[in-house]
Amino acid sequence: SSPAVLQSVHNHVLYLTLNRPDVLNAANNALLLELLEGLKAAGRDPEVRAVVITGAGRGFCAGQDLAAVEERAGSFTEHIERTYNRVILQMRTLEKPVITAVNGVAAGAGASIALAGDVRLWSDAARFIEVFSNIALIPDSGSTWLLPRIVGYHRAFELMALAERVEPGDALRLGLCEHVYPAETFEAEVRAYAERMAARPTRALGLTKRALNYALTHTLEDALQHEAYLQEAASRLEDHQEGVSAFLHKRAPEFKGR
Ligand code: T3D
Repeated sequence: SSPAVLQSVHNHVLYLTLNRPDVLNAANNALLLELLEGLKAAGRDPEVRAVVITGAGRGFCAGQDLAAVEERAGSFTEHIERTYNRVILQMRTLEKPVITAVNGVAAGAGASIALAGDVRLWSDAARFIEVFSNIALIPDSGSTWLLPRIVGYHRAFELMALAERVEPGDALRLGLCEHVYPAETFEAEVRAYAERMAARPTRALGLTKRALNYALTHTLEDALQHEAYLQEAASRLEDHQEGVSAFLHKRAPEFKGR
């Protein structure tokens, strides 16, 4: 059978394409484990300097495949911890930019994955639904952590309780995505954006992610200390030398991602 996640690398960008289009890329075990493996491999491969997660066909990801629940070995808790939670943590801790390219509907855990990118690019055909309450579940895969940090407690609660469908214009206004592009040019726009990101100083961006994620859960005092510690590591990067040298010689820097 064909892979549940397609992988390809082009100009230092790894594309992970969720590939169960008939069910709007609803997640079965294979899809979740292949996505996790793809993200882990991206961390090990120095050629990869940005990751794009997107969907094949008209959907991004419709969340848990509700027809594949018999695959769930053990309890809900065990299943979620082995699959969704690892995917979300891997996205957030991978020391490379992760771009979610939301081509179509993102629902349930698919909405959580869409939110968890470092950059969220939406097609104008994208829709976002915290759909869980429609089947009397709670939002998982990090939605309860991320969404209130983006839109505040009250808007998050309403989106979750009513499973309201968010359209691209509102998503931009609420901060659920950074950019919206027309569906017709979406792939090309995503590619151009991802390649621009992949040309940035990858290791420094990785440390930036670490600093931001740390700061989200710590005090200002702790965050300042952590920044100073990480800056020491950044100052030793080859790309730092290149950036300073390029500035002093009034030329464009050529970062190597190390
Ligand atoms: O372990 C655990 O279970 C806990 C973890 C939970 C995490 C979760 O994600 S829970 C939330 C699960 N997801 C949902 O409840 C979403 C269900 N889907 C929908 O509400 C709608 O499909 C959408 C709003 C996403 C899109 O609607 P629409 O009208 O654009 O498309 P559609 O016609 O409903 O769907 C197209 C096909 O995809 C359809 O199949 P068919 O009729 O062509 O044979 C539909 O059944 C299938 N599909 C869509 N979502 C799922 C799905 N099949 C299985 N599981 C799905 N989640």
